[in-house]
Formats: sequence, structure tokens, C-alpha cells
Amino acid sequence: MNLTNCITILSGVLLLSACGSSSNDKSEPITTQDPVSTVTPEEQQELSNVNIKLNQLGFLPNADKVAIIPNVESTTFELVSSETDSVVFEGNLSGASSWELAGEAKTKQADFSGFNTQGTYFIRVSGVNDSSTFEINNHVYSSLHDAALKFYYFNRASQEIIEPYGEQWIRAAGHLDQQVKVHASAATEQRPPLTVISSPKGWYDAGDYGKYVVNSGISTYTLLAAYEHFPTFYQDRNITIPESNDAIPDILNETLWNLEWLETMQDLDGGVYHKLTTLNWPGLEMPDEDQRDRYVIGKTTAASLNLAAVLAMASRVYEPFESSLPNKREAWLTSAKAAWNWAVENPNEYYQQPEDVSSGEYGDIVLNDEFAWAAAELFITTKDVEYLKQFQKYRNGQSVPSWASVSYLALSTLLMKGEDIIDPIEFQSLKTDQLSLADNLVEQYKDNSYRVSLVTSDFVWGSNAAALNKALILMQANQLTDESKYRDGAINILDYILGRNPTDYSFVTGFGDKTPMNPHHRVSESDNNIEPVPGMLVGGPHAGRQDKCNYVFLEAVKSYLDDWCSFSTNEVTINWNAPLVYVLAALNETD
Ligand code: 9MR
Repeated sequence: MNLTNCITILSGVLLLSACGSSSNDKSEPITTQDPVSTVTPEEQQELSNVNIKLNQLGFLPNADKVAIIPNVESTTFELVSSETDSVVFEGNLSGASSWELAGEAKTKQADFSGFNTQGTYFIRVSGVNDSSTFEINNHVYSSLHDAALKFYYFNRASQEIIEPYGEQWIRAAGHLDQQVKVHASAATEQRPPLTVISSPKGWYDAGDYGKYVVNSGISTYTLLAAYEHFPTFYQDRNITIPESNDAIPDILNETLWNLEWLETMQDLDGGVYHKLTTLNWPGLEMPDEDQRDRYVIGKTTAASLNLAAVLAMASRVYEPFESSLPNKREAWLTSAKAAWNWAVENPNEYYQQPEDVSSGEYGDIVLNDEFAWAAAELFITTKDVEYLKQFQKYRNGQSVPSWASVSYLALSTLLMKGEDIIDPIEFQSLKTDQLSLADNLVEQYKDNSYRVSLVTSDFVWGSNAAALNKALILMQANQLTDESKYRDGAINILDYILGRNPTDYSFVTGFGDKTPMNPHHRVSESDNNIEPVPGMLVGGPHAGRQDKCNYVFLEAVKSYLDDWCSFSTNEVTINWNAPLVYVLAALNETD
């Protein structure tokens, strides 16, 4: 998109935002100055409290269905068929309560979970405008899933995006990456500085054009897990990519694009380069316009363990497609083992940003979780108990997954694929860990006035992905126990993402009534389309304000700006879209 987005219009209030810079320096500290809000507290109260908020796409028939209503006097609500204009369900509103992270405004809940007839509806409550219309049907998230997965095709490096796959977002190939230089920080005797290597393919990480092994790790894992846990859903699924008509499911065709890049990031000794980027951020330009030199930079324990985990997993997941990919699985496993061995011998090679580099860091100095995850994947693939012992050695608590915290990925793989080969007592202890994490999330949504499992610590850079990774945990608890409270919790998180939140946005481009139009995504900002590439989940609200844009609302849950300027709330990345894909596949497989 070539519009200048320094102006934001929010419910009739015109705001000027600091923007227009193509720089994207994530390493700046949070500003200590009081940020300026151009809206009075009264206007803020009014703006945040005028609409009925709900999942703007709609609901699966057999699902929790809740809308959030402003604090009106009315104590009842109606569900109206927009086809016949008749009232099909009536209910009582809950009492009013507030979510302190979203400010003072109180809201009520309208719960129509008991209604499950397919159709198109809206909510009517006296004293407030009717809600937008929404669907109740079995396929309500089908095209959303496909678009969320197809985002990876749109973000492919080294490939032209062509008709008919690219629709209006066709573009020239960028970053062939056949002549990439080895940066001094990654050099060895055999590959001294400025040695040229070839490292094509892969996905652009985000709104920038870098390729980062650490973030590729969790992203590729999550997509491979979606296939590994729900193969039937993907069997005949066609998302219209160039490989759609081959013998491999599309989700595995898409992940192959990134795996084939990851392979090239391994040095001759088994260690893995941390990232492949230009020295500085690219300009605001289309991929083919960025002609600067690209480098592999750093060689780290974290990158080596990410590659070990993902290639070990890939060598297992692609097993049914061996004949289409001769020798691949064996080569991946060999690479995974070599990367693991390098990491064991070099456990403290942390990423340090060189002085001449300012692209993203993905730095991490706590690597127990990466060791545990790689060991778990190697164990499930090889069944070699030495790797299980390594997992036990490094296992150290559980948390919601993120690019830097991957202990849960080990737990997920062991629980989903390890029951037959893990001692029952050990397996039960893994399950206890999983369920205590999930039970805590159930408590969180029961306590929350928007009925969503989100707490202060979730409102970080990429809060929407923190939310969806919680939904992934909940869906796995549902698979392990068949208890509906977990699935309800996951659905409530999806509802939050798709519009039932204090910002009123559905946070996925192209899906909902009010969606991000100006994501921090260089392709969408630089092409000639008004609409951004569809199916992209933006990072979401948090109060860090690292981009120093002018935010209207300062409360963490409302601090979101649909503006190119806002790289800390409105960027998109491969690791954030992945749990959206997983959760939608999981929801499709359960009822
Ligand atoms: O997702 C990353 C977030 O956790 C960090 O706080 C932030 C600042 O270091 O960087 C984010 O990752 C960005 C990466 O460095 C470069 N590509 C875009 C990523 C998403 O903003």
C-alpha cells in the first residue's frame, strides 16, 4: 500500500501519529516520557464503550457464544435472525464488571451458547446499536484458516508470487539469496569472512525481509504440529499454491519451502548461523527493490538447537511422502544430529549483535528449554532413549510458548506422539504439567469480564500470539481429556482475536468488519493494493510503545494502532500466524 498513514481515524476522532520512518529499531528502550493521548478521558470512555463486541466472523454451532455489551440499563438481550428479522433466542445479561487492564468502563456479557442453529444473526440490546451480523455454521473459520496458512506463501523469499495463486498480491521475486556473505561474526577457518554461500528460499520473518533461524524454529514446528496432530484435516486441503496439485498436503508443501532454507543455514561443522539479513533494516520497498548485500550473521547454540528440533521433527512428519522427497528425511536427521552435537559441545554461544548490524536480534541466554525441545524431537523421531534422558536433564518447568520459551513444544510432542514409548509414570507426570498449565488458563477466563484467558504478563510485543498459544495449550488439553471447558477457553480466545476485545478490531487482515488496513508489513505498505495481504495476524495491543507512535489509549489492552508506524503493535510475523493456523485446525477436528 502506498498511502501515507500518518493519519488515523478512530470512530470519528482524527489523530496525527508520528510515522513515515522506514526504520524499525526494536532494540530501543521503552520510552520514559509520558506519551501523549489526543483524546480526553471522557471521549476515551465513550469510544471504548459504544459497540457490542463479538467475534466478527461468527461461531461454530457447538461452541461457547458470548458477546460483550456496554454497561446499558437493560438486563436482557435478543438474538435476531438477519434473514427473517425474527427473535430466535432471548437471554439475561450478566451483571456489569470491568477488566482493569482495559480501564474503568464496565461491560456485561450476553451468553447465547445454548443456541446452535446455523444461520446469520445479530444481537439486539435496548440502549445500544445492534451488533454487526455474524454467522453460526460449521465452516465459519474455514477460509480464515486457509488464508492464515497462505500468508506463508505470500511471505516467501526467492520466489515470484504469480497468478492465479497471488490474486491481487502478485509481485516479483525478491532476495534470491544465492550469493550471501558470511559475516565476521559467523566466520570460521573454512569459511572466512565474506565467503559466499547460497541460502535461498525460506519465509520473510515479518514486516522486514530478514530470515531468522530461531523464529523459524517455533513457526515451522507449529505448522508441522498442525499437520502431525490433524492429518485428516489437511489431507485434501487446497490453499491454492503452486504445489497444490502434487502428492504432498499443502501445509507440508509450504513448510518445505522454509525447511529447504533452514538446511542451508548449517555450517560445515554442524553449528547453525543465527540469521540471514542485510546489515540494517531494509527500506520501505518491495522485496525485489532491496538490492543490498545479505549476510549470514552469528552462529549460535539457540539456532543450532532450533534447527535440530525442527529437522528431527520434519524427518518424522514427512515419512508418508518419502517417495516424493527421496533422501530428504535421512539428510534432515543427519543434520539435526550434527546440530545437536555442536550445541552440546558449544552450549554457551549466545547471540551478540555485532556493531555493524541492526536487524532483529532474537537473542536468548536461557537455553534449557531449547535443549529439552531438541532432545524431545530427536527422541520421538529416533526412539533412542539417550535423547529422552537428555530431555529429562534439561526439563525445567512449563510456560506458554514463544520464540524464546520453547519448553512447551517438547511437552506437546511427547504427549501427542510419545504415549507408546514413554514409561507410564513419566507420561503421567508430563500430562500433569500440561493440565496444570491448562487449568490455570481456565481459571483466568472464568475471572475475566471479557471471558478471555489474558493477564498482565500477556500484554507484550505480540500479545495476540501469546493469546493464541494459550488457545493451543487449551486445545491440546481438550484432546488429552475430552473436557469441553478447555475447548471453550480456546474458543473464547479466538473470539477475542476476531473482535470481542476492547479495541473492536478483528486482528486478522481481511477477516471481520473492522480489520487492520495498515499493518507494519513492507509488502502490503509498498504495493499498489489498498487491502493488505489477507490472513495476517497483527501483534496486538500492549503498552510498550517502543515505536513512539501516538497512541489513543494508554491501557495495555487498548494500546493498539492500525498504522504502519506502529511496529510494536501492528507488525505481522511467521511465529504469530502459526498458532492461529494450529488452533483453527484443532477446532475443526473437535466438537
Ligand atoms: O517478536 C519479537 C519480540 O518478542 C521482541 O520484543 C522484539 C524486539 O526485539 O522483536 C520481535 O521480533 C521482530 C524481529 O526482531 C525482526 N522481525 C520482526 C519481528 C516482529 O516484530
